[in-house]
Amino acid sequence: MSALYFIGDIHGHRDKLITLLTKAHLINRELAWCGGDSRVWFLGDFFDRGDDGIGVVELVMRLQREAGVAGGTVGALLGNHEIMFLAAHRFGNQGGMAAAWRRNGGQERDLQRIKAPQIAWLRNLPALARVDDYLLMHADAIFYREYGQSLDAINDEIGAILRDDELGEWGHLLDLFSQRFAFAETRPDGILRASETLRRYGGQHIVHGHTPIQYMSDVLYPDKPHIYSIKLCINVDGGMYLGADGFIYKAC
Ligand SMILES: [Mn+2]
Repeated sequence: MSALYFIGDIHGHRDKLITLLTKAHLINRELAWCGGDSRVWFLGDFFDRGDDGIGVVELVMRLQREAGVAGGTVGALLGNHEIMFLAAHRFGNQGGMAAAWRRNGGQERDLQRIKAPQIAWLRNLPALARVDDYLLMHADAIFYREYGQSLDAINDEIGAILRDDELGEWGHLLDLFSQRFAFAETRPDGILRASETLRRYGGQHIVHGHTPIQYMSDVLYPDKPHIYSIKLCINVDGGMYLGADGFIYKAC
């Protein structure tokens, strides 16, 4: 089986991402894909807080094409910051969307630079994915089940909301997406929720971002994932926007 890598929330930190991909020998000096048949999955939240969300999206989109040609894979999940950004782009401040996005670190320059192909790409990102024994989800939350019984149904339903203009549906989705800590071992039902989620959608481990490891442990500058709840859960959000350099988790 080819190598499998996970990368958590980038939040506009393109330079840090380039350093990580270079060190992992996934890109070369020209920033071109050199990972061969490796599989790299981004867990979402490309935007906001850092100043180059568009640069991050451009890089990931290009690497996705280049990896595809080389027999590799670059996959990406939808994070709540992608939805906030798309909402600000689509609705402006209708429903307070643009204000909410700015409050959460939205960068004016990203909104000015975004292009139609990037919008289309963002809108079509899956909310959930299964890769080998891993269930990939941006948020450590259980609201996904409100949108369907299976991975495909959930991805279809959330995708349909993002292709539609129902402001209320967008707002509801964003409200739900602010949940976190659903699987934390500090809560009585954390492990049960994690195992239920895996039973429902398949996989042996949940891989997620969304909640910086710093919020779950005493580690200030994580250089590896936070594995918790009897190893059912793998948090790969290194908290790049909190001053950490981030990391790439090589799962196999
Ligand atoms: Mn998030």
